[in-house]
Amino acid sequence: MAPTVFVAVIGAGLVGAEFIRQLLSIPNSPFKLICIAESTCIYYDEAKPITDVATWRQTLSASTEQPDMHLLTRRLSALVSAASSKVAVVDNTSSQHVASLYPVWLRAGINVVTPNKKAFSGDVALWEDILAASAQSGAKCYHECSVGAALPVISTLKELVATGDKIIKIEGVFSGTMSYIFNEFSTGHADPGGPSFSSVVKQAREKGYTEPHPADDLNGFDVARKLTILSRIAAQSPASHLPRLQTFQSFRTTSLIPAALEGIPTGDEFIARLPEFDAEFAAMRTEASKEGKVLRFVGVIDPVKGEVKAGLERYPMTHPFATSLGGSDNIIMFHTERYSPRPLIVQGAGAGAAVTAMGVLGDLLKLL
Ligand code: NHO
Repeated sequence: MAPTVFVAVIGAGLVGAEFIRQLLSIPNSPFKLICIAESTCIYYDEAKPITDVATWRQTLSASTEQPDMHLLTRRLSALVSAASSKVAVVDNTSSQHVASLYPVWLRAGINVVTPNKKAFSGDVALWEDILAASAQSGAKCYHECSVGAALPVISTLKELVATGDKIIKIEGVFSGTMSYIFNEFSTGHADPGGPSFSSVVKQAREKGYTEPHPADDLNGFDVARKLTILSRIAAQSPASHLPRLQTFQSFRTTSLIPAALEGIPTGDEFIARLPEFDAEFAAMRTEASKEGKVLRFVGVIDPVKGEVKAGLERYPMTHPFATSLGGSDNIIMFHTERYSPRPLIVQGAGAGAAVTAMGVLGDLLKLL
């Protein structure tokens, strides 16, 4: 029989709510959902796990307790010591503060599952501390969804590296939002009358592909964070010349945010002002289509040259980045010693609540 896993979910937004729905829909579930925390409130009761998919939001709203991560840490640590069962925190926030607690949780034997990229792509010291804490206690930290939603990108790369394959180059469209935007916006046809850039960004947001603030996708940082996560793993491959990236800002990333819109605090305001710059983006599209090319926002990790970069590039209409992508698809090509001359390709939906939550749940299932 599968062991019981006590689960504390932090963040019940777009991804978190879908994750809770999927978790509570598992028949004969080995998971006990004992905690849900939001920015403003927390439900915690080991004796009364949440089981009802229809009423969990009301149960959470009815709680008057403020979220206190230190108290939560003490409660979960006590549970690890007392129970022979496993305990897992599922971080569905994009909070740096929550991410900074992973080493504490891991050292206490609490497993961590998350789509939050912050811990693995920010200061290298935090990433190294997470690895050390996990090795020390044996608690697991899974974050497959931090790159490519539920697509097996991190697990594939880890396996290539662990089995001694030499990574020659990783290149791809790593952002579901950027993929959707340019698949819709730049089709290569010499028609100046395609959709406006701002309208396509707005649609991407409405479909739940973007980060909570769309600027976090358009500034290229989301791609830079994913490249950092993969680069830190690829750096362990034989003969890699990849640098030890201090943060996701340690290499060149092209931002698509017009200078006048830098630093706009809310996503709504940003979306409202973006149409002012539609003409600039339309001109870039026209230039590319005159050459029979499309625009795609790509990332490259090159362990041979020791280079990591992300930016907007032009591709011929026959290239896989032009022909085989639709919707929010990601495509990641692993060129390795074994997968040569034809690369190993991972492709499919790379953003959206349903697939991201599925990947998070998939990671949680690995604890069983
Ligand atoms: P929301 O909807 O803002 O929800 C976050 C929730 O966390 C809020 O309800 C807030 O109250 C709560 N919260 C924040 N701080 C808290 C704290 N300190 N304590 C307690 N609660 C707190 O965010 P999302 O959209 O649900 O995203 C959640 C996480 O999933 C983020 O880390 C995001 O980066 C990650 N994620 C999302 C997606 C996606 O498709 N939406 C993907 C991967 C990871 O594969 C996807 C992807 O890469 C998308 C990317 N934009 C792309 O490729 O285009």
